[in-house]
Formats: sequence, structure tokens, C-alpha cells
Amino acid sequence: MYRLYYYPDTASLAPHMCLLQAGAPHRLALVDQSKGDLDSAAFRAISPHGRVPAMFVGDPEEGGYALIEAAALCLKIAEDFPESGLLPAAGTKERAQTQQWLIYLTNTLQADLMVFNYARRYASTPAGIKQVKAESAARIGSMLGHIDRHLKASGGPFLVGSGPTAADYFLLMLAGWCEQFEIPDPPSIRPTLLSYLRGMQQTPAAVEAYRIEGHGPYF
Ligand SMILES: N[C@@H](CCC(=O)N[C@@H](CS)C(=O)NCC(=O)O)C(=O)O
Repeated sequence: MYRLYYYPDTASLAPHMCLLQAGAPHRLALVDQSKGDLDSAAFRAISPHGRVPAMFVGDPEEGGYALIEAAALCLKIAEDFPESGLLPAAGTKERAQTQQWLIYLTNTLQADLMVFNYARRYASTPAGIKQVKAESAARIGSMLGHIDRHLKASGGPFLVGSGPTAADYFLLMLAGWCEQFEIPDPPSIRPTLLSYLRGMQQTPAAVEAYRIEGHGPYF
């Protein structure tokens, strides 16, 4: 049993989709920033930086433990449910490539989307904030170009292999943010990426996660 601490359409979305894809038994615990939940002592005990997502694995009374970092949650779910296809078989080229994409996404696109969205934390004047946004948006555009070129070259319809992996759900989540944050060079202007995202958002796990969380789809 897993307990996913989430807020709609945040970094908890990809782990949520992975739980659904895996058919993993889970409960959702809403963390409502507007009610101060991110700063509550109870939540900070699970998520020390006061960020969603966090996930409790197992029963606290029986050696259960908390995890943070959306990509790590996706990997944990994938590893516990090998038949889900969230990660290809251990030792294969496809496994290595899927991990590469997931790490690329969390380390680059997600990181810059956070800078773009929280630009006020990186500069203190209106001009400074504008510049932070412009610089991060330019990097985001170039990363989207890289992903688009990969999909063109590989022919898709997924980042790796013939079924959706954890990396695909992660990309669907981040691509949705690009549209909502109004990145000037968004995924939807790239026909190959757009067609990939339209396919991904129709996967049963994505449809169900959007329904439960009450947002999307975005493409
Ligand atoms: N690297 C973390 C980032 C988590 C994160 O920044 N979550 C955002 C929501 S998308 C959050 O909780 N923000 C609250 C804040 O920074 O105050 C992950 O991937 O889990």
C-alpha cells in the first residue's frame, strides 16, 4: 500500500499516473498549500522541504517509510510493479534509456520549469524576474526541441520502446506545465511532440489521473 501526498497538477501528477498504470493499491492525501499544509509539522516530517509529492511506502507500524522526489517515486512504483512496463526489464538497453530520459527530464526540464514558475525566488526586481523568466524559457524551448528531435528520429510513439514508461508520464506532466505557464515556445507548437502528447494523454492512467485530480487534458 502506498499513500501519495499530492496536490492537483503539481509534481505529484507523474507518480499518480504511475500508481494508476501499475494498478498499485494506494490512497491519496491532499496537501493544500492554501491551508498551510506544506508547512505543517506532520507534513514536514514526511517531506522535509515542504514540497509535494511525498509518498509513504507500506505501513508505518511495519517498517513503512517516506520518500520524496517525484522521479524517485516513479522509479519505486516501477520497480515494485515490473509487469506495469513503467520500466523495461533490468539490464536491457531500453531500461538504461528510460532511466536516462527520466533523469534528463527531472534534472533539466523540470528544474528550469521550477525556475520559471518561481522566478521571484531568483530575483528581487521586476526587471530581474523578467530576465530570469526569459533565460529559463529559452532553455526550456531548447530542451523541448531536443525531445521533439528524438521523437522525430525514433518515430515514437513513446520515448523508448512500444509502451508508456515512467519517463513518458513524467514528460506529459511537465509538458502540461509548459502550456499552463505560457512558455513562449511551448510543446504544442511542435507537431511531432504534440502528436506524442495527444497519444499519452489518452492512456488510461492519464485519463484517470486527470479525472481524479480534476484538471487537464492540455493537448
Ligand atoms: N524536485 C522535487 C520538486 C517538488 C516541488 O517543487 N513541488 C512543488 C509543486 S510542483 C512544491 O511543492 N512547491 C511548493 C514550494 O516550493 O513552496 C520533485 O520532483 O518532487
